[in-house]
Amino acid sequence: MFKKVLIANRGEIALRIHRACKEMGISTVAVHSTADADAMHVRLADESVCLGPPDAKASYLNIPAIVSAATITGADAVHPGYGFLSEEASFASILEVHGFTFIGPTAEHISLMGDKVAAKQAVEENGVPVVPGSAGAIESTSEARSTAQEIGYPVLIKAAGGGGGRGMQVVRSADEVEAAYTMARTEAKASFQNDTVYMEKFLERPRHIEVQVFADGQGGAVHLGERDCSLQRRHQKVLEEARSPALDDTQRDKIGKIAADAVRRIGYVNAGTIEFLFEDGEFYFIEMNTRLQVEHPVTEMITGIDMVREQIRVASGSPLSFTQEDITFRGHAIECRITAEHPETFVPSPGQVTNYHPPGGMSVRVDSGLYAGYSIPPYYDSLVAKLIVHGRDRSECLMRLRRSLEEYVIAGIETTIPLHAKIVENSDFINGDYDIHWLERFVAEEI
Ligand code: MV4
Repeated sequence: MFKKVLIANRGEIALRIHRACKEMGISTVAVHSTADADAMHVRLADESVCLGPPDAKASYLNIPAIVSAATITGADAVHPGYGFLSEEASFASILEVHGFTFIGPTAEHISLMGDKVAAKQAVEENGVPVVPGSAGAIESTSEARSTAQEIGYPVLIKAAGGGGGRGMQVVRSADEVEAAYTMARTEAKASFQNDTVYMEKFLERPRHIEVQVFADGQGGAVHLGERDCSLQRRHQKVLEEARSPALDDTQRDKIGKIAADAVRRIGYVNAGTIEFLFEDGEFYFIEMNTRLQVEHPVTEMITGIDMVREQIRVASGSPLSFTQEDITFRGHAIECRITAEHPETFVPSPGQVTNYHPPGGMSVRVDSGLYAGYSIPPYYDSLVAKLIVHGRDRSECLMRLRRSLEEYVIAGIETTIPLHAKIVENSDFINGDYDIHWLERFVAEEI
């Protein structure tokens, strides 16, 4: 097992990784920008190294500085968290070249899944249902027109280097194809330095349901159930829950088995998430994420599995500590992402937290680096806390979530706590009756 792990991230996820390490008897190295010298993960870590100025390119994305920090502190392994370098294949391979273990999948699997066209083909060949669409990249306007005709309108043009929603173009009729195709390629080139695009049937009102998978590269591959992540605004998830209120146990078992079998067959290692759109009772693969996700705690709450601990164990060469039969799903969990933003306008609200009182009690978890007196820097993602609540069933979970949101005090800045308090009182949400467009309409107060 590793003796020392360098945590190449910041905020609540750096703290989450630190906690798993300490519980395993592993020392931790925090890295940080000059803007994060007072951050909780830096205070708690056994050692810390300043990487550079606030700009992420000079600090949390600065590979030479991070490799140097790992070298001078004598770390054995690096955990990338989510975002930043977590899905940068070159980071994984450079670390290995320098003798450090990257706590995550191989550089090859990161690259494969980073290419959305190759990823779709790889999972389809291994039994995963995909959105009907082009066989691969679309190379010309005429190919775009003929493919759209075959698929049937509406269609969606997506960037192979994309993900996260940037550069997508909906095409509703033949006379829109040419402009949309040109636009998609131009945007893809500008955003991802790769103008490869592909085409799919556009699903109008799907849910976003993702399956958590875990594999050890030694034949062990399991799923940890699904999460419903349909509540998003501008491609940012706002609230996630497990299980999905839209599925029955037969549907869950079926998609879970498909996902676990696929990762076993492609030789995947470590934690991963297979994202699906779910419409009219059918699952359609869209993307695979090769990292620990922000919303992993809802899965931890319903399975009792410490996913970061398992990531570290698997990266050190151990087989998975459980089989599919060992995993049992208990109750319901919901995560609210609390950001330092105005709850109606979403204008960022960095600054000093003057008073801080997180909720507690039965089955309430808060993952956050906040403390009274802390100043939230303006340079990074606005996520400042995750409130995760468990209940024996969804209705108990919702009651507990309401009282937890009422208890939560974060003074001095604006947060999205009031938005969450409104969502959990809404009858559509209470009934589990929502799709990927629901939250945008709710925020626009059309509901
Ligand atoms: C889609 C889709 C409808 N049909 N693909 C958006 C982000 C990217 N990861 C995939 N996305 C979508 N792909 C087809 N064929 C609708 C979306 C989409 C979406 C997906 C998940 C959650 C929120 C979303 C909001 C808008 C569009």
